[in-house]
Amino acid sequence: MIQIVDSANFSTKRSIENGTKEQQEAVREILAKVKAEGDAALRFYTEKFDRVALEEFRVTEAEWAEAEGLVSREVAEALREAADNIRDYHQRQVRQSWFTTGPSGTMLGQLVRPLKRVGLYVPGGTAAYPSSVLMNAIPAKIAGVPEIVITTPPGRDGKVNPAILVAAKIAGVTEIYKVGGAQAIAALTYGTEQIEAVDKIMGPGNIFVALAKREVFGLVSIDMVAGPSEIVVLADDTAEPRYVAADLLSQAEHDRFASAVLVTPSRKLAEAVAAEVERQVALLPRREIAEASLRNHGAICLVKDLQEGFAVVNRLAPEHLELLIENPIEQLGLVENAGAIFLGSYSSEPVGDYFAGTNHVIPTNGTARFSSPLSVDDFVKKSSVVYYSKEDLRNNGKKIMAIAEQEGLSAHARAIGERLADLDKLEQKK
Ligand code: HSO
Ligand code: ZN
Repeated sequence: MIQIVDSANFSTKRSIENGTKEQQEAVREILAKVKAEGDAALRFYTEKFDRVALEEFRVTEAEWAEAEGLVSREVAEALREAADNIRDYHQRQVRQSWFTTGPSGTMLGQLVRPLKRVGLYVPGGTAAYPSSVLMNAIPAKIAGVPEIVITTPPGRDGKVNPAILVAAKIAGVTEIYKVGGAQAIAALTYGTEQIEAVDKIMGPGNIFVALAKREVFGLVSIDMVAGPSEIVVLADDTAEPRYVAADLLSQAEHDRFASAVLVTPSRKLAEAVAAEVERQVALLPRREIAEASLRNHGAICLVKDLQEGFAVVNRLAPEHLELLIENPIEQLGLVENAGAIFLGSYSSEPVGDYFAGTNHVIPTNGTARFSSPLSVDDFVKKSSVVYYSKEDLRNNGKKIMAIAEQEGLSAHARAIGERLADLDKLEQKK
C-alpha cells in the first residue's frame, strides 16, 4: 500500500483547502448572524449543528469538578508532567524588552508585552486532544497573557470532553465555552452577551472553522491555518524497519490527508519498511484512515545517497523530520527546512507530540520554509519606544526635514522646523 518510487518519479501532492463556494457562503452567513444577534444566534447554531439546547455556554464549577473524576490518575499525572516539560522549554523563548541610550541622551527601545485575551478553539469528537490544549495554552501563559479562553463544541449531552477540562486546568485556563464551529470563531471575534471578544484566535478545526478564521483575520489575529500532519523519515541502513514503519503510521493515523514519507538510499531498508507497514497497519483501530493516508500521500522515496536525501527533505520542508541515520547530530546542519527535527532511534515523533516539551503546533504544507513552530512569540506584541534628546534633534533635524520635503510632506517638515527654530533662538540667547 505504500509505494517504493525512485527519486526521479517522486512527488507529493499537497494542497491548501479552500472549501467549496457553498461552505464559504455558509460561513459568511454564520459570522453575520452571530455578529448581529449574539447569544441567540449561538443557541440557534448549537441546536442545529450540535443538537443540544443550551442557555448558558460557560462550563460551570460543578462540571469542572465532575471532569476530575472522569480522567484516570495515570493520564492526569502524565499530562501534568508533560505540562512541566512544555513550560521549561517555552520559558527559554521569553524575550525581554530592551532599551539603548546614545551619547547625546537619546533613548530607543522595544517594549515586549503580552496580548490581553486569546481564544483557543478545541475541536470536538475524536480530534479533541488534551495535548493540544497544553501546547497552545502554556506558551500563552508564559508570555503573560492574562485571559485565555477555550471554545469547544458540546456533545449531545451538553458536556465537554473531561480530558479537555483536565488539561485546561493543568494549563491554567479557567474560562471554557461550549460553542463550536464557525459560530465559535464569530463569538470570539465579535463578542456576544456571554462571551467577550478576544485579540487572537488559536487552534485547529474543521473546514468551517478554518474558513471562518481566514474570514475574520484582520479584525483579530489568527495562528497559522495548519494542514494535515506530515512526517518525513530520512533513514539509512542502520535504521530499524519496525521503528520506521511505526513512526510513519503514527502520523498517517491522524487523517486521510496526512502524509508519511520515508526517504532512503537503502533498497533493503525500503523493502523491509514496506513489509512492516503492511503488518503493523493491520493492527490499528484507525487502520482505514492510515491506509488511505499512505495510499494517497505516503511513499518510500529511493535516493542515490544521503546527500540527495537531504535535498529531497529540504524541498519537502516537512512538519516533522526524523533522522534515523548514523551520527544524526553531526548531520543536523544539512537540514534547511523542517518544522521539528527528531534525532536518532529514541526520538520517535510522538515523543514531541506529547512530552519532550517542544511544541506540536508546527508549520505544514512546505511552510516550514518560512515559518516556525508555535512559541511564546506568538502571544506577544512589541512597541517601539523613542525618547529623542534636544541635542540629537538639533543635530539631525535638517536631515529629517530634507527627507520630508522630498516626499512632499511639508507638515512633517514643519513639525521638526518649529522645534529647530526654538532651539536656534535658545542658542542665540547664550
Ligand atoms: N502530530 C500532531 C499533533 C498531535 N499528535 C496531537 C497527537 N495529538 C501535529 O502534527
Ligand atoms: Zn501526532
